[in-house]
Amino acid sequence: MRILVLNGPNLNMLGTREPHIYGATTLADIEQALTARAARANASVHCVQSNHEGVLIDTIQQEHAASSGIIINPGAFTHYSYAIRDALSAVACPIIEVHISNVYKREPFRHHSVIAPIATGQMAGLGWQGYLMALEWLLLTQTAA
Ligand code: DHK
Repeated sequence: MRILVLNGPNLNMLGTREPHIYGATTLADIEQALTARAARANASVHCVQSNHEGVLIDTIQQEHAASSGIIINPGAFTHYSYAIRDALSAVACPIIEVHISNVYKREPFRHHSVIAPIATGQMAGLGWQGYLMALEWLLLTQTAA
């Protein structure tokens, strides 16, 4: 079982980026925790971060068939990327949208997600552990691929 973990723009800056909002944990730390958790379940994660919409879309198109689920934090693309939404709409596996911060108590432009209507579910406001919760759900519900 293999899970695709996608992170969008500015998430490579976790650890130093507005730590009062996003915490002090780096993306490398998160990916390491996901890798370790997946390994305990005889699963694996394939982690990709990009600041570029097209790279995220290419990765979805190339990797979804080999994935039992997708965990994606699209960063600011969450709020306006119909292109990423369309790419995700075309895949068969479950999609969990993750936000480190509680976007619903932040600026109004963050309250709307164009991804949420086509996602299986969403985690928001639980810090970096939201990624682990998303992985936990996929491990619980998805059979080996
Ligand atoms: C991350 C971002 O980069 C923002 O653009 C989103 C999200 C929120 C997060 O909370 O992880 O608005």
